[in-house]
Amino acid sequence: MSTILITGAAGRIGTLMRPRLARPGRTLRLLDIEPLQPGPGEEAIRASVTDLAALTEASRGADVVIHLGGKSGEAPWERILDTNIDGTYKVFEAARRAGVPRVVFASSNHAVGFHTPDEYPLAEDAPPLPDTYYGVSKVAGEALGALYHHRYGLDVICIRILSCFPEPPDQRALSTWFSPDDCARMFEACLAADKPGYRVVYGVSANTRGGWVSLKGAAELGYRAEDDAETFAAEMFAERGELPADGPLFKHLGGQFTFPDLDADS
Ligand code: 15L
Repeated sequence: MSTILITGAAGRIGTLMRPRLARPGRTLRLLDIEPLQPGPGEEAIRASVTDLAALTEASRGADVVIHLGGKSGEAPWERILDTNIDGTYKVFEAARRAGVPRVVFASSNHAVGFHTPDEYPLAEDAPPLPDTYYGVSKVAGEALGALYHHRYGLDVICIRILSCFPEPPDQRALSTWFSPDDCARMFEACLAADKPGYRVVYGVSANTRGGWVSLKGAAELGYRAEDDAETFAAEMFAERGELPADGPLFKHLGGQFTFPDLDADS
């Protein structure tokens, strides 16, 4: 896999992945609406995931697309529809038109955010239970991936990412943290897998307080988690105190995304 097109490359996960996915002989083709300064082994394209012509051009000659672009949290419906749902359709369609054989789609735990702890570890084939319009867009993206695999033969891997941040941002993330290094290991597994077909896997680290989602599918792809959010727990509790394990944040996989007063106007 020598040329990798990364959409949303200027975003949080894109920025974390750039140095981690860099390899001699590999080109990272970075696409974003924000300006990007390409480093060695990188190319930058300023374009939106809502621009099919630009996406198709950017996809030419790529071996794989890693689709990170779009809103990474809740937003008004029109914005989700345009950037996340139509944008993801355009990413798959551009890949098909340009002959890119594989797409790795950054899905989210919020596609299944209303599942509850009695179902843990949540299976890869758990029914969709989105917790937000954002979660609906991830369900739609997974469905588009299935369509483009079954109809056109693209290999499509959807990673339901839990919480990918440099450090766990809150107590829920002690269970859901997906360290940047583990996230890069997951992408490498997606790039290396031989004929993966269509798959949905969860992306999470080996957290002591984890076990919320199945890692069976990820392991079948060749992913092995190495990091554990527990290393941050003592300091987090010392600074902020500890929330009760039966509190609202822990009632559903999606945590705060399931709260009825979640602000969609961000
Ligand atoms: C996501 O899908 C979001 O992109 C991210 O900002 C976090 O909220 C994460 O899920 C999470 O569930 O922690």
